[in-house]
Amino acid sequence: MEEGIFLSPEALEFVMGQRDPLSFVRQAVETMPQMPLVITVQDLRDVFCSAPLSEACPPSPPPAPMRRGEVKILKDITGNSTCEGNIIDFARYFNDRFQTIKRILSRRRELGGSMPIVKAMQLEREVRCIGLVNEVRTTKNGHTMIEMEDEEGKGLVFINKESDLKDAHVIQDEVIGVVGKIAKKGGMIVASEIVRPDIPISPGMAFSDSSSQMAFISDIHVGSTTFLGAKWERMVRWARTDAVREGVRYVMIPGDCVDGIGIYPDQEEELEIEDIFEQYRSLAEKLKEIPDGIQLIVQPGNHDAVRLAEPQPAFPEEIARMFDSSVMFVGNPCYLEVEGRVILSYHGKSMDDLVNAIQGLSYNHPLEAMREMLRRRHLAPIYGGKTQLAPEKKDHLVIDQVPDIFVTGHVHGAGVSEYRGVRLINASTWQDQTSFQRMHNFVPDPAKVPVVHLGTGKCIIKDFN
Ligand code: D5M
Ligand code: FE
Ligand code: ZN
Repeated sequence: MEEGIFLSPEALEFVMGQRDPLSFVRQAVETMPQMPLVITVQDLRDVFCSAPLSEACPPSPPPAPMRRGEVKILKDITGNSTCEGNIIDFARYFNDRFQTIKRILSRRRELGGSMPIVKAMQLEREVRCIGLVNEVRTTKNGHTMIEMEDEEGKGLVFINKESDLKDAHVIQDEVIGVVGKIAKKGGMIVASEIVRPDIPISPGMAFSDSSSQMAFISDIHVGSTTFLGAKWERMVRWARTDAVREGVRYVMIPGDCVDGIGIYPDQEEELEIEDIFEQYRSLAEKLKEIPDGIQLIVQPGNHDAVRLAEPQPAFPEEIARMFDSSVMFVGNPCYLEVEGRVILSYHGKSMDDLVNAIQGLSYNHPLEAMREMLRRRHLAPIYGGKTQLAPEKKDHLVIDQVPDIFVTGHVHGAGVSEYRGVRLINASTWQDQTSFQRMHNFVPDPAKVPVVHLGTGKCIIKDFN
């Protein structure tokens, strides 16, 4: 109160439960991006839970000191795949998605006192519910009707076409919160608010003493006649000279390392190397030219020789052994920690579905699609579209930890941006326009390398055109 800041009753209780309440709250206030008038429990959680899943915000253990140059895998499906793909697996998979995102949503103050959908349907006052979206349809009068489901049952949510919510862009299989009133006629919730889990507002990476940089080289598509060899060579020259001097110590490759075989119609007409193993052998040779001081991290995409269903495991041993032993192979998606920074790398296949489902999104704005993933706390919400999902025990595509850096490839675009303190990177391609892409009017933005400084978070794009 001396500082002109108030605590909500719940926040006060939370603070008083700490060992040293005063220094706890002082530390919290210092970390907040904006000085609030009233501090809520949510504000405290946003500040102290970098991993927003931890229910009661237990103090995190002191991080183990990391060696310079060490890449730690925080989360990866490789070696942990258990599903067979039967109906029980699918039920469990979607249940895990629902429960995990529900936990994040439950902390939103807009959803305090949320209740099961079937129970809400019997009340007359304003209600709050959390559900997984089964279906979104437009009524004959142009309104939106959503069917959503929780553990206990289903219900309908109505969005009037005149309301501000008409641009909420609710999509199939995402988990949302709804605030609304029950319409007596029709037995549905008339929504006044759609609440997304989203990520907390944050000022972004605090400076660290790291002087290392990380470069992102995606969608190389080795084996394709459209592989941009000359531009690649130019990049390799940079990697062997200036990059080392500038402190580039890591190169991440977020998928579509080779062009693969049988991926799109008539692909064989554009294949220079028709044998998948030869494609990887050629890639391995190319990567040998990257100097030893740079740690390579290789992830699969939808053109690579692992299962197409996500999460995808890292390359099998028969492929991995073609490469230098220092190359690191990870799954897709994957959470990594490098010199204290948490990196979420995802090839980005789901963008094919998101650009179809969300009005206003397009292949030209992949960074916007990445923001939509963060808002929904899910990398590939839509099931049954172009992105195959494997029903693992846990939903590995839930964004349960807020990364410092979020990188994708796949759309053969190049860009860097930021969303609520998270550095967003889309990592270009080394493939020229294919005839298939020409048919779809898709224009790539090749031969660019985003480079992020792990100490300052600053990011630039090197252009090798
Ligand atoms: O995908 C590279 C890009 O090619 C992808 O992000 C958009 C474009 N593409 C691929 N398939 C289609 C369809 N069916 N319509 C429009 N654009 C498409 P890659 O994974 O490298 O093949
Ligand atoms: Fe690609
Ligand atoms: Zn791809």
